[in-house]
Amino acid sequence: STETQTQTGSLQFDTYMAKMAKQVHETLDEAVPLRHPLKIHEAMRYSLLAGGKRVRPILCIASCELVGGDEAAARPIACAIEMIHTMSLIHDDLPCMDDDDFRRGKLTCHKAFGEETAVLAGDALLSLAFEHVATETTSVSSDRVVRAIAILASAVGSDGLAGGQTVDIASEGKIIDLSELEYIHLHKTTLLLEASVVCGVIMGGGHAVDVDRLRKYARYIGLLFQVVDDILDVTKSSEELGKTAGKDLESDKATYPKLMGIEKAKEFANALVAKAHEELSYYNSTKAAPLYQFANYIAQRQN
Ligand code: GRG
Repeated sequence: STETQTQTGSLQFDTYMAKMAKQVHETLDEAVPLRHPLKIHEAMRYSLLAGGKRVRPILCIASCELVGGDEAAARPIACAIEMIHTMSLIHDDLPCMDDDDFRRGKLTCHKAFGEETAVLAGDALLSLAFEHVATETTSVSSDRVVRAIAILASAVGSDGLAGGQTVDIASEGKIIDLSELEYIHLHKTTLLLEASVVCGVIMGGGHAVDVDRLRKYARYIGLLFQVVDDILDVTKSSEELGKTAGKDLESDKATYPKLMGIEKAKEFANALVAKAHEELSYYNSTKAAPLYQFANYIAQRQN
């Protein structure tokens, strides 16, 4: 039955995710050996190896393989993207930003190592990311490597993550409209997911048409990630508080459930999964299976 097929698909996907996450973890472990000065390297390793879901590097490698590339071609840039993601979380948690004490079930980097070290560990991870791509990528033309580096750099700078964070901070405590909400999500979340996919396609030898299609796929799952996040915020906080209205429905932070209602937000999420799947219909379904399941995984995630 289709239900059995779906279950088999998601079981295989769980195995796939676990296997890929382990490979990424091992590469990251090797990329930052503990050395002098101990403090900064300990802090880098503490955050990098804390065990995130590794969504971005896995997307990158799966996209490379979809267009016929070898996993090894994308691995350095996939790990670089996880370094950048991690440093953005370290800086995001700082007292001058979100001021968080816990991340990935552990103390935040600055709580464990102090603010100065957390800032420097973040800076060092950002720099190491680009060094890692440039020195570790083999059997990909330098033209493709340079193109991928430019895309990644742009996704992180003032037209990317850093720009998104700037607008997010400026909007704090203010009522924002849908277009500003979309700007923040696009820049803080979607562009790095998009760069993960597009860099994988480029390292894998993909053509312009592949870049266009898979960029669209990434846009849909990026938006999906955010809509699901907003829905989870509402359902989680209503469970915690034991009442029907979640905290985000009460605070003035704009969210999709708040702007369109929880039921419409769920419908929107389903429509995004369908649109993401549509972009994969041009590819061999066996090869596209990981990215296909990825969209389902993001839609169904519980944390
Ligand atoms: C990047 C140069 C530079 C500066 C940092 C602080 C900052 C500027 C940007 C904030 C970026 C930020 C925290 C975006 C949120 C991204 C997001 C969706 C995080 C959650 O990702 P998951 O669920 O987390 O993949 P795990 O822990 O699984 O890796």
